Amino acid sequence: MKEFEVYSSLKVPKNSKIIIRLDGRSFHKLARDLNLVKPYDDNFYKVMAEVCKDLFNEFSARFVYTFSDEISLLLDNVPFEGRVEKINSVVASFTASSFVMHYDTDFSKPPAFDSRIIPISDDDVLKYFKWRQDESWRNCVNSHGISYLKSKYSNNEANDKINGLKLNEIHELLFQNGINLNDIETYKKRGIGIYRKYKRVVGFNKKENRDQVSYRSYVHTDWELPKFSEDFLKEIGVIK
Ligand SMILES: Nc1nc2c(ncn2[C@@H]2O[C@H](COP(=O)(O)OP(=O)(O)OP(=O)(O)O)[C@@H](O)[C@H]2O)c(=O)[nH]1
Ligand SMILES: [Mg+2]
Repeated sequence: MKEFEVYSSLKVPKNSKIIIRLDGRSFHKLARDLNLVKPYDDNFYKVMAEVCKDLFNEFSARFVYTFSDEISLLLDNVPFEGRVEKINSVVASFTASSFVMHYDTDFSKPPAFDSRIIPISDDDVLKYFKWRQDESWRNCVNSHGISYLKSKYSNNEANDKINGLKLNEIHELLFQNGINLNDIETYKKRGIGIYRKYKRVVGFNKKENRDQVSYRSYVHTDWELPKFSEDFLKEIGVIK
């Protein structure tokens, strides 16, 4: 019967790095069910950051990036011998389980994430994360815009109005009405990143009777990301 498992031989190209992108399934409904604060719910973001940390540790990621209900996971080492079905199903179910474990609530329906694999070369890593960070900014402007318009107009009118506006026009509309997006928390504009950092530890070497410096790594959750640049991704060890 093994021959019926027609997708099981699908594999990631050998020696390729991959990004796995996960996205919450129908999270507009989940947001409604859980009464999430609009446009940004602090607790939801805290949970997503914890989920990212679990993913980082479990799959020895180099970098994890999240905004809204999506997560991108950069892996140097491809798990499960590159088997696409195995990677997508395990990573997506791990993410959903972690989400439920960290969320202190009763769900009316089991949450789920979809998962896709993107083979990527070193040269395109920066381009990819810039692309997602631009999307985070668009999401920030749009979600503040729609929240503001819904506070003034009916849902239908608000939707019509936002569809007719460009990103900079929404930004301007908000500004004219006392909402300056430049002043809001950085993570809402630029997302959250998880990566390894190193701290300097001074210990005493008894044998040699002197202080000795070493560096210990730890997993850092960065809520104050800069705009992604080559320098920044090099500094945090994501690219060479
Ligand atoms: N209220 C609230 N909603 C949020 C927040 N973060 C994400 N969401 C919701 O999550 C949705 C994510 O968008 P999408 O992934 O495009 O839509 P989706 O409903 O998850 O649909 P699929 O991903 O296609 O299954 C947003 O439209 C919001 O409704 C938040 O902080 N507060
Ligand atoms: Mg979604």
